[in-house]
Amino acid sequence: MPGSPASDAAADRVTVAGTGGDDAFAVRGAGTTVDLTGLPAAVKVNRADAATDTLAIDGGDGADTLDQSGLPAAAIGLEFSD
Ligand SMILES: [Ca+2]
Ligand SMILES: [Ca+2]
Repeated sequence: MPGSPASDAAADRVTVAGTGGDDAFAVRGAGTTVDLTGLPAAVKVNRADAATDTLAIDGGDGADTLDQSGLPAAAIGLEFSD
């Protein structure tokens, strides 16, 4: 339902690609909102649902790191490849 504040129950996958250099990503969540920083453009996922949704981060070349200490375990599925 458009505009519904609840999860849409669909499996959403958000893929983010890093740069060719060293990237220091940080992901944090509050409620059903997940924010990813560390890129020139910040990424925000609204209405994240850990049961169905995945945030996939591909660091690309370089020594890439991910700080997920600010992300509640139940916020969203998370995949990270350095
Ligand atoms: Ca990188
Ligand atoms: Ca890398």
